[in-house]
Amino acid sequence: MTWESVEQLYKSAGQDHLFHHINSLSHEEKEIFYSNLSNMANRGPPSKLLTDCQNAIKLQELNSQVDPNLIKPLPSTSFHSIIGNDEATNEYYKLGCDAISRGEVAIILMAGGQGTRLGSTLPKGCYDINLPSHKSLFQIQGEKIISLQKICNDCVIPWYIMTSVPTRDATEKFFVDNNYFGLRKDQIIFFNQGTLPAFSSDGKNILLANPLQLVESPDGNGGLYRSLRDNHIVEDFKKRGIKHIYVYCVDNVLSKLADPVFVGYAIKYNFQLATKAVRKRDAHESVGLIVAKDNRPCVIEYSEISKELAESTNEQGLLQFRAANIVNHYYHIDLLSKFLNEWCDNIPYHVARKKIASYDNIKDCYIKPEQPNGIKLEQFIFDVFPTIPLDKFGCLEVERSDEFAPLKNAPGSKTDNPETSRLAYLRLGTQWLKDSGALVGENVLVEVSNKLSYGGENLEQFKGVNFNKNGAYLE
Ligand code: UD2
Repeated sequence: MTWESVEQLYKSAGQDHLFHHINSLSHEEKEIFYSNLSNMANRGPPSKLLTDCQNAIKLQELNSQVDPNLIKPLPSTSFHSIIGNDEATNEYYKLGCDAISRGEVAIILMAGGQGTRLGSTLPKGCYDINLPSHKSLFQIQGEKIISLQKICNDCVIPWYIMTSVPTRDATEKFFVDNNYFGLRKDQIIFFNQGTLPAFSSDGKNILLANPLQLVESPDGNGGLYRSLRDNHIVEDFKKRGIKHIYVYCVDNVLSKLADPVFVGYAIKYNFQLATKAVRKRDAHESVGLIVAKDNRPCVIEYSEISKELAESTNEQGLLQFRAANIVNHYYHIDLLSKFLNEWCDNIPYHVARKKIASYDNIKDCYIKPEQPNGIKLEQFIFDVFPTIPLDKFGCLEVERSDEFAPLKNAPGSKTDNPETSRLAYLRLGTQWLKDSGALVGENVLVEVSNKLSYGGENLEQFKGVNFNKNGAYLE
């Protein structure tokens, strides 16, 4: 695109302010500036980005008043629980292991988030939650793949890792420096999600990061679909004979990568899309809720249902709306093949009001705000759920202490911090030991490496062994 056509694109979207400083740039600087603007315009013409932002602002206003008559718990045909249900667990587990052993299962890790709440400069997966082994989240996840491969006839499970511009280099370097945690280099595929510009708080002006660049941020975990399309990942799945795709978040230290129980569950009921849920801690836990909205599967924010609805219980005294979203999703390859384009072009943008450092090209100064002063747009991965009929959608309720301990917040914060992740991980491994007959002292916590055990299996050798002090690490 010529400089004039780039300028025309932005000015016709009301972005004249971006060019106020253009005459202060050298020829080389103009080259860089215009190419940056042209690259962003490849995501979508600026006029569409501005419209998307206005629609996202309207959506935010609309969402807070959802019609309670449209919201119901998922029907029993789309909601199953393995809590206290060993028979179902074992049946699903076998179906899942068989599919994994046939090389039909791939993993997608979403690791593009900037983890601002955690306050770490490195990508979240590099984080050390201070286990006795000092393993990072990435290493723990990589070693779960190693042990699961051993359980499934030494098959190879491809691990697709979605990064973003801010996380890509540091993530890839971490894997190389750690020799891919003992996995094969060619079973790990990095791909980048897209970026979006940031906007002024009224959504009318695109922000500059500096004289040559726009502010750019990852396009949300819903950016997965566009990045699958742009990186031809579904074609790669097909080349490898993949049928079942397990998607999870980097921040959950208890994630069961390629979980055979979850994959087997989807296979048994022939679901095209499935998600895991844990029970909410209490009626008002601030977490995404998996419900049926207007007779379609949907994730709504806890704030979208009334206090009464949130507190309503069923005949067993359980919360009607207890299915908390833990961002563990399953997709059948046929669903991705059929819907990917539609999803890329139709899922909405959501507003995130943030403190955005930017460059004021009129005063020629940098702004470092103390309060949220702008808008970042993001897409949500679960916004595709309503495109699936309920009979093709499944939600599997799992035990929270086995499967969910996300690392969201900085050390010392109230919930979802390195300490809560560390304790949850140690408690789970210690429980596995006790279930295998080990004698573990009161309040003693032992780290059990996932290289040794994927989900509590393979620990018979510790039957009758005493563990009396904290800090032990079993590999
Ligand atoms: C997510 C869920 C929320 C609840 C909560 C529980 C979404 C949109 N929200 O909230 O319903 O279940 O988790 O823990 O799923 N990520 C990317 N690229 C991005 C942004 C995020 O890869 O551009 C990844 C991020 O690295 C993490 C995951 O997505 O692995 C979720 O992170 P988040 O911060 O977007 O979502 P969160 O924690 O606010």
